[in-house]
Amino acid sequence: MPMIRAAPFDYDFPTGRLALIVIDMQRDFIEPGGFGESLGNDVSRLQAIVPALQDLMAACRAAGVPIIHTRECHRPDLSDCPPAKRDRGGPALRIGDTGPMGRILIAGEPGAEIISALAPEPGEVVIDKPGKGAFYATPFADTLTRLGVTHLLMTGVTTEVCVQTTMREANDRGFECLLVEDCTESYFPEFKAATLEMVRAQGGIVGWTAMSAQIFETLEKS
Ligand code: TIU
Repeated sequence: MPMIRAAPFDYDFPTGRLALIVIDMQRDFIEPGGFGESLGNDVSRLQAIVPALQDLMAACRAAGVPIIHTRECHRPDLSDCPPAKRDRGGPALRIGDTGPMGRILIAGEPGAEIISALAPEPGEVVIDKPGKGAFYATPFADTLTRLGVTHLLMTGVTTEVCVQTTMREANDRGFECLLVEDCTESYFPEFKAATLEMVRAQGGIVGWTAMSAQIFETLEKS
C-alpha cells in the first residue's frame, strides 16, 4: 500500500481510493473587496499557498488522483443563507450585497469563482456549499461514494473554518484525512498552527498532517 510520511505517523492509502479536496480557493476569500475582507480580515496572507497548491494539483492530475473543488456561496435569492450567517457581526458589506467583485458570496458572481491560478479542469467536480462544512446540504458525500474515495488530502482556506469543519465532518463519516500543511492558510497564523496541532494530537484524533513535499515523494513512486 502506498504511504505518505506524515504526523503523528505514516499515512497509508489504498491505490485508487485517494482524492484531493480543495476548499474554497475563491476570489471572495483571497482577493481584496470580497467576503473575507468584508469580515475585517487581511486577505493578502492567503496568496502564499497558491504555488504549492498548484504543484500539488498538477501532481495529483499526473497520478490520476481525482480533484474535488468546493465553493462557499449562496443562491441569488439567499434562500439558503440563514439570517444568522448574513447578519452576524454587522459587516459593512453583507452576503448578497454588491461589492467590487459582484454580489458577495453569491453563486455565479465573479467573487465566488475559484481564482484563475487554481481553476478546475474539465471533468473535475465542483461542489457549491452554503455552509462551512462541505457535507451539509451538498452532493459531496454522494460524489465521494461514486468515485470510491476513502482517503482525503485536505487543502484550501481557511484552515480553522471551512477546511477544519469539512475535515471533522469527513472524519466522523469514516474518511481518513490528511491536512496538507503548506496548502492551507488562515487569516490568523496562530489559528492555523493550533488547527494542525489539534488535528494530529491524541494519536491523530481528527487525522494526519504532512507537507506537500512528502506527498510528491509518494505520488511520483506510485
Ligand atoms: N471567515 C473565514 O475564515 N472563513 C470563511 O468564512 N469561510 C471559509 O473558510 N471558506
